Amino acid sequence: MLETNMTFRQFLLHDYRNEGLEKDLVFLLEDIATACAIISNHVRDGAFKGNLGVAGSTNIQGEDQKQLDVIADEEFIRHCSNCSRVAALVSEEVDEVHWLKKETKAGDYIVYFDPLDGSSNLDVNLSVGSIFSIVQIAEPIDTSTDASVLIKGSKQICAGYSVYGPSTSLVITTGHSVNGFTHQQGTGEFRLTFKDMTIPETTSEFAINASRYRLWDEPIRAYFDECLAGVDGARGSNTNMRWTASMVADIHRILTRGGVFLYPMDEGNRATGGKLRLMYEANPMGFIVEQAGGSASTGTQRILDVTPTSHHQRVPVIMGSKDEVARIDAFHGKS
Ligand code: AHM
Ligand code: MG
Repeated sequence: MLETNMTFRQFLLHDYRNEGLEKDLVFLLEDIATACAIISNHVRDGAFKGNLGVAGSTNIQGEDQKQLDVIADEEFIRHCSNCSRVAALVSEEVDEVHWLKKETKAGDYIVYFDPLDGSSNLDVNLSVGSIFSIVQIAEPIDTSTDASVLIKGSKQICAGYSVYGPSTSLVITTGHSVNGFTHQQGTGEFRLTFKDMTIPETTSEFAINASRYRLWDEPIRAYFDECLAGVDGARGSNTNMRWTASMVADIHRILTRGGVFLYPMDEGNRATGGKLRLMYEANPMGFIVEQAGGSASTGTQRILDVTPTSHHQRVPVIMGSKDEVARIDAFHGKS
């Protein structure tokens, strides 16, 4: 049985004994948790060490990299490289796939990660986080081409994120339920504090960057107008809005009390297919949200069914409480 306050290692061993979690995955997840704890410390000490500014380099998306983006990326690579079953590391911050193996075997892992999500919040001391996803390959793959890591989100065996907020939390799914851990100061352990996280099916809270209203397509405008109309509109009930500009923080709130998160395609990001990345943000968060009883959609398709065409691909993202996602899908003509 899962006991409140059990350590992350105890939880993983429980999954190893009862759910068939592979031993190598236990070690890999422990290493990822360690990377998150270290990144959390770097974030807290950022102002002392002068790490909050721009690092002077740009990533593949053409965005300025913060020094902490680079540090977080290095921590993920360092810790995930310990596991001899990891074939490749695929980072939002790095152009090419980091192959750890020349020859792969069926059952090897590929790890995808956004080492520091929401980094525009660093300068203003708001929550940021890390997101990761693990896929297990069914057959050996060709390591001479980065196209080999283009695997659908429905093949994920594990996904998680850490939020560096008032406390540091780690939320994961290994494909059955979602559990949340809090990093305990002093012991340095992640302990189970949010057991079997479940997203309520209905909600009256939505999260969207409303400054982009003029750029949105009609279905999103129509949904938003209905939310704003509250009791006076077709919805017949009032709504509340939240937007942190940090997906990890917004999704964490939704896992805790429900809601829906939207970053749709709009005139400003149509050329790239959306703002958020399929493999580092949409897929892992979509898997977690579905495991918690919610839904994740592009508006016209389940996110986990999107066939990737590039590892830095972007997609429209709508996820959270099931009924609300269905409502937004219906505005897109999806039944
Ligand atoms: P990042 O990975 O470069 O930090 O960008 C992703 C972030 C999400 O965490 C957040 O939901 C979104 O970008 C915020 O975008 P905006 O600044 O347009 O509101
Ligand atoms: Mg990100």
